[in-house]
Amino acid sequence: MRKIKKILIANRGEIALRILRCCRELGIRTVAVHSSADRDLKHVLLADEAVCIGPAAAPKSYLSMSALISAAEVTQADAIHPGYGFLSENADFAEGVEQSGFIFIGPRPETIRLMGSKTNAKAEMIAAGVPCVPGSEGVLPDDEGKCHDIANAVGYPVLIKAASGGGGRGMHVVRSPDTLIEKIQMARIEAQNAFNDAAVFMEKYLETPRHVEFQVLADGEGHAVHLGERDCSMQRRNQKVVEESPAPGITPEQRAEIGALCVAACKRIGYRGAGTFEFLYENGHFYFIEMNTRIQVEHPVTEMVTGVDLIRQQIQIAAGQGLTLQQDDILFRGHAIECRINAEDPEKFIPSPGKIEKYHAPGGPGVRVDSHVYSGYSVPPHYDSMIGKLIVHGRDRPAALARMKQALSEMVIEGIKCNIPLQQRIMQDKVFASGTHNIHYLEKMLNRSV
Ligand code: MV4
Repeated sequence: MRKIKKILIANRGEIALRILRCCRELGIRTVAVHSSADRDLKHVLLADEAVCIGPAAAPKSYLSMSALISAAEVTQADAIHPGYGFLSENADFAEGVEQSGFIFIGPRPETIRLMGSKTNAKAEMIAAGVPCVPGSEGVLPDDEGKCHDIANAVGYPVLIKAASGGGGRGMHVVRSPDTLIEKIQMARIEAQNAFNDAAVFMEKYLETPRHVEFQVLADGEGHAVHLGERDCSMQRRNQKVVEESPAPGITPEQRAEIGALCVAACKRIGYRGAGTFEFLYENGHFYFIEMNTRIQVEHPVTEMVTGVDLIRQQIQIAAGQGLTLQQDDILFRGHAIECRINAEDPEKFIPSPGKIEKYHAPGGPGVRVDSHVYSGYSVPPHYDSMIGKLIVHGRDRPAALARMKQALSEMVIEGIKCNIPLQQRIMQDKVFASGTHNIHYLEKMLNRSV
């Protein structure tokens, strides 16, 4: 057990503020690190200490391992919380943090590395009994005849993915054998350029799946629990727009079955911390695709439904206090929906940085706003356009939906463009209300009436 008295928050925006709030509740001192463009961030103003780690460009600040570790040394922090994005799933960073004598609030570096390889991750899941998308056993061989044999066995359409990929870059759908080899070549070149690894693998292409992911917590020593699932199917260009928990139509039996398999996988790989198992869900079946070894943007919907503070659990586990929760302690109550609030044009999706002239957050029972913005704050142009999340909880999905419509109508952001009008359209949409949408629905909805 290593006492954590001071945490360096290696992130910005709403998640940095979320982590800071948790630290203050736990009586842990905080170090904010920020770029020169982020001096006025809310968590920087609230932190016990603040260190400027470099210029606005992320590679020279939030992605600079040496700047972050130096800041931890100067401030004598005990631990580093990476948040999401940036270096949160960088195994070399986790390793560097630990080698410099700090606690990395996340999984062991070897686990991050293992799950970063989509083919190795999949092999572990198969060994743990987690259902996966049918496909090649590991990476594709160079031999063209063998690739044809694999595709024929899997059955067309197939999808070629980068072994070191994730997040959807460099994927190619192949609908017939005559284009198989050229698509594999294209995928290899893209994979080499994007991930410095030309290895690719093959899966059966699922045409209209939903994206359903399971949240887990594990102590790294054989104890793990699951916290149910989230549906993140409402997305555009691999950016989630709306998330909810539970996933519409998933039965308690399915939740228990798939959740138990995720727990078994955590035990198999000695997982430590908070993690997410991503699945595609089609025709009543779950197919594992990837594991995320970090806290996720959409973690609040799980917190609202289970009452578990996931950031607090991350810190407790990192401090070696173990995971005191048992599976029977996790109860699922009601329904939560999260709308991401982005500083962008609601129709053209062009980022809209600038000064927020007026800001009024919604409130009332079952309403949560995770945002760092305030009246007079300027959204810098250098980073992701997400400026906050509006999360609601209700006794059931219709109640949560009604609450979200009301909360969106109450929210005021002036001075910049934001996607509140888009979120209002989604909340009014009949297909969303029915909970039958899949990962392609939002783009269809947007093409319909413009
Ligand atoms: C798939 C798929 C269909 N079939 N795999 C995209 C991101 C990456 N994490 C995995 N992705 C997909 N893998 C098979 N075998 C469709 C997608 C996909 C997707 C998945 C989740 C959320 C949004 C998506 C958007 C487009 C494609």
